[in-house]
Amino acid sequence: MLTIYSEDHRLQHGKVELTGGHFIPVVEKPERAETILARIQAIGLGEVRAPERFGTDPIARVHAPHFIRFLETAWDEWAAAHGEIDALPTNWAVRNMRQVIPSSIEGKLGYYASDCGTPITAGTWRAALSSVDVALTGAKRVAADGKPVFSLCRPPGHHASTDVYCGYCFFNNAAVAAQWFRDNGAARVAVLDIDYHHGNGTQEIFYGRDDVLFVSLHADPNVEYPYYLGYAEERGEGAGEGFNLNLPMPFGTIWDRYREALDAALARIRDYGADAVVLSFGADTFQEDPISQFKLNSDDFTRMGEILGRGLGAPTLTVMEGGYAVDALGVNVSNLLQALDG
Ligand code: SP5
Ligand code: ZN
Repeated sequence: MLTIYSEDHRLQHGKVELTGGHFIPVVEKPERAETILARIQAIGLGEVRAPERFGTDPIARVHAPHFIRFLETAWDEWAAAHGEIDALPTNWAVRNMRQVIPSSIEGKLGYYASDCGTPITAGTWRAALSSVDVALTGAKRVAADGKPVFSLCRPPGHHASTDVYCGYCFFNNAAVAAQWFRDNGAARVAVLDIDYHHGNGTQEIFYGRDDVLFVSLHADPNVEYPYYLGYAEERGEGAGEGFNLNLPMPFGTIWDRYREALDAALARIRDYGADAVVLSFGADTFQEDPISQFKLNSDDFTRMGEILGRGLGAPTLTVMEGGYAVDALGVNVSNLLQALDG
């Protein structure tokens, strides 16, 4: 399988995130992508290619222009006020306040972010742009010959919505790629999100639309991040009614339970008749993941890949999302990709 990869991901290397009352080293770190790449090369999965540059136009198809401009200038505004230290928000534009965009960078961070775990650094803009380029280069290849492609995106994307960044995500790589498929000949696109966390950003972007189906398997948001979206009752709205499928599962989920949800997801996607599929793939469903509570093992990722390879029924772009057990990450990701490739 062809892999798309850019070294520019290293430009996103945040220092700390706020978790459980402590500032801890950011869990989403460059070693994640490095170890996946090393494993792909070690097993000879296939060619590894650098991305083309697409610029911001395809990003503006799913993200608000004012949000894109904010990310472009946020570091400079922050560094001018605070010096060269990661930018994290400390105030939020919650329900009982006005949704205004203040001119102060402090006010902007709280308007555009929804957590205190997604630092904006000197390299965030370039890393986030290159991660989208990695996804779009993969989409272009999939559209050209129908063969599966792996876009080794970093930073991840599925928590980023139209105009909010969070959950280590800035631009929604999978959503930009899905929209690109729509804009380049695919009438119907399905996004299947198998990251441990609900893909709230992707859901929000496509919630009112029937031309992009969103299906997500994830930990129950009643007890897990992102908490405020991802419940089974969210089925889409307006024209998008019935085109959003959430399959939340409890802490401790093992393969047998996960497989049932996967079968239901694949039945929905086949029934939909997608012309292209974007697989938002997080390996944080792994039993040793440091921030997650599912219990899949490394062989389960092979089983998952086999079922997906047989069941998706349309040309598939796999986009990397989360997965934080770095020691096993290369094996888990390559297990899924090898099986997916048949
Ligand atoms: C892309 C992706 O997987 N983003 C995940 C963002 C999760 N951020 C919240 C982390 C909260 C971790 N709390 C678990 C404590 C474990 N001791
Ligand atoms: Zn995740």
